[in-house]
Formats: sequence, C-alpha cells, structure tokens
Amino acid sequence: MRTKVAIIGAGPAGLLLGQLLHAYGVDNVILERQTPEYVLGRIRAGLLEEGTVALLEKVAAAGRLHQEGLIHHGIELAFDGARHRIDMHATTGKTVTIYGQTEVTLDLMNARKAAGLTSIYSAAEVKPHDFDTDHPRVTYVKDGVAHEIQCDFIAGCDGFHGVSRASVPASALKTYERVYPFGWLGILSETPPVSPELIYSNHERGFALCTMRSTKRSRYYVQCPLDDHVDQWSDQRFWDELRRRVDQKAADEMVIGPSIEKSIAPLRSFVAEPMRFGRMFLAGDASHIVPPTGAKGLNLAASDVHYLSQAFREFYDDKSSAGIDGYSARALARVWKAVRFSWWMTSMLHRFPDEGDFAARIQIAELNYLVSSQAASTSLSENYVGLPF
Ligand code: FAS
Ligand code: PHB
Repeated sequence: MRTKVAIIGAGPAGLLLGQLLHAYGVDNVILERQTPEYVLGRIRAGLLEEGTVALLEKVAAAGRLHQEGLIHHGIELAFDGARHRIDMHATTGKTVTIYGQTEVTLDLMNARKAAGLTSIYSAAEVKPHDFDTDHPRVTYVKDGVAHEIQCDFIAGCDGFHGVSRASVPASALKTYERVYPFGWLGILSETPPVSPELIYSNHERGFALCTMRSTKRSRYYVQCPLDDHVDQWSDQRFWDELRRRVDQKAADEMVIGPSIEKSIAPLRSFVAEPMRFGRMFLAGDASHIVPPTGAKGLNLAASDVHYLSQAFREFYDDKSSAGIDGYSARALARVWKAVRFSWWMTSMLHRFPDEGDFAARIQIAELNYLVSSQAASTSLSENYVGLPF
C-alpha cells in the first residue's frame, strides 16, 4: 500500500489530523493497535477550547458537539470554605465547551467512515522505518499477515506509550519531565452536576474537581496517593471524601449515585523535543503530557495537528518545506505555554505530601490574589480558554 501520510494512532490527534489532511486533499492512512470499541471505552478529557471546536467544525465533525456540548463562561475556585467565580468570558470574550473526548473520538471516527478513508484497527507490531530517508515506510501485522505502507511522511499520533517516539534514537531526543507525587481518582455517574460550572477545590485533605459530561452525567475527581488502587475506593468512600473537600453548599446539594466508571490516572508533565525526526513528526501525547488540571491535553493535540496539517498542505500545494521545517518550533512554543499553565494550576491546587504549612499558606495567598485581582484572573482566564494557535 502507498499513501502520502501514514498516521500511527487513532486517538483525537490521529483522527483529527486524518480529517484535516483529507480536507486539504492529502491522502492518508491511520493504523491503530486497538479496536474501535477499546478506543471509545477510554474515559479521558472533557473540555474543549474554541480553537479545538473550530477545527472540528472545519472537518464537519462538530454537529453533535453543537447540539449536546455545554458552553461555559467561567469556572469556580473553592478554598477556605468559600467558592469564587472567575468570569473568563468577561475578560477574554471566549468560552469553553464541555464535551467528552469519547464523543469527539466517535464524531471523528464517523466522519472518517463517511469519507471512506482507510483506518486499520487491531494493527499489531506497528513500526516506523527509514524516516531519516526520503522513503519512509510503516510495517504492521493484521490477522497474522505482515503488511507495509510506503509513504512520504509518518505522523506519530500514538500517545505517551506509543512506538513512534520509542523508535527515535535516544541521542536525537531531549526529554523534560516532572512526575507529581499523587494521582487523580475519577468517577463518572449518571447524576446531575452539583453546579452549572466546574469547581476546582484546594482543600487540606487534597484537591477535588467537580465537572460533567452533560446536565445528567457528572465527572468528579479527588487527588489520591500514587500507591492507591481503585479497588480501595468504594463509591461511598469516594462520595464521602469528595464532599469533605468541597464547600458546604456543594456538599449539601451534591446528588450521589453509583459510579459507571472509576479509575486512577497518574499525573506528569512531560515534553520530548524536537517533534520532528526527518520525515516522522510527533503530535499530541506522543510528544507531550500535561497534568489534566489545566484541561490542556486534548487541546494541545488539536493545535499540534493544526500546525502539522498546514505544513503538509504547504508541502504538497505550494511545494514549500517551510511548514514542515518550522513545525517543531511552532508547536513547542504553544506546548510549553500550556505545560507551564498546567504545572502552575496543579501546583496551586494540590496538597504536596512533602511540603509543609508554609507552602499551603502560599497556595491560599495565590488563590486570594487570583480572585481579588482583575489582572491575575485575566491571566488565568486567557490560558484556560486557550492561547491563540
Ligand atoms: P491518545 O493516547 O489519546 O491516542 C493514541 C492512540 O494511539 C491510542 O488509540 C493508542 O491505542 C494508539 N497507539 C498507541 N501505540 C500504538 C502503536 N504502537 N501502534 C498503533 N497505535 C498505537 N486531557 C484533558 O485535557 N483533560 C482530562 O481530564 C484528561 N484526562 C486524562 C485521563 C487519562 C487516564 C489519560 C491517559 C489522559 C487524560 N487526558 C486528559 C489527556 C488525554 O485527553 C490526551 O491529551 C489525549 O488523549 C491526547 O490524544 P492523542 O495524542 O491522540 O493520544
Ligand atoms: C473533565 O471534564 O474530565 C475535566 C475538565 C477539566 C479539567 C480536567 C478534567 O481540568
């Protein structure tokens, strides 16, 4: 088989890249090691920036999003027993949309199927080759039969544990990492959200987040020790702990119910530089990971593939390599701003086991400054709604 761009990974990055390239007339094939059902079964992000929504509109995959997504103008910060609203729209003119990553993935999968584009699921032993030459190729095994795809470019959209970044010689990579000393225990429940907007809570017992997937389905998180296991957390223990970490009004009004999903995710900040290796390009979690506190992971995958799809379009339409030569620097400039913001939100809102009372008081001072300063809350808002692409 031959194609212009071989995409490894059918998560949000790979699927959105595939649709953008299709819109630009650039032939592409996606290779995914899991089944569609497995990919759709992963419960992950829930919040989209306007730039991400615009890209989904561009590839005609935003219809359901506009019907079912919830537009939010602000968030609430809870600390010292009180809640404080940050009106992000008032200072930025922008909003965020609550719409689960699962739904984004399904919409992109359906758009790809409707366009009759090639996606190969359950592809085993996917491996990029010769990306340091002008004739890169990708091999894989499907139903026990070995296959090869010859291509002009390879897009590594295969997430943090993928094969693309792992195929780059260690000497060609510089990585930056911070692993946080806690994780997020998250649950999904068919219960109405406790508040119309998200509540980020800094509490002496640990961080908590009240978010949602719709007006009938809630998503909640509590900070938990890294060595906790989900089996140690009954639903009742989760609800009791969550209600201890939010303000009294939220605790009193919270509707609890059985969890329909419960999992623990570790938190890390990670960036691999550069994002280009000859004719292979990394995008999304394959290149960078942020703690979900800033709701940036999925949105960074979107800006990466926005830049990458434009670069490929320039290569084929304008016969120019400027875009592909500039991709890594352009993407990393936005990535690092989001990495900083996600680290800052995480540092301000979580209790760090080995930091004492002074650090806790500094967090409260930072939060008090945020909710009492237009300049400070505008800075949070412009990062949260998404910096320009
Ligand atoms: P993905 O990891 O989504 O997709 C990569 C795809 O590549 C997967 O389908 C995988 O099966 C496939 N793949 C891997 N190796 C392969 C191989 N060798 N061959 C072929 N295919 C291969 N972000 C937020 O903004 N908010 C959140 O609340 C949030 N919660 C998260 C919770 C968890 C547990 C995790 C892991 C991430 C969370 N994220 C969150 C971040 C998440 O949303 C990512 O940023 C987003 O999935 C990035 O999309 P991709 O880059 O496409 O990577
Ligand atoms: C979510 O809805 O899952 C979500 C929202 C905002 C975050 C993290 C997770 O910062």
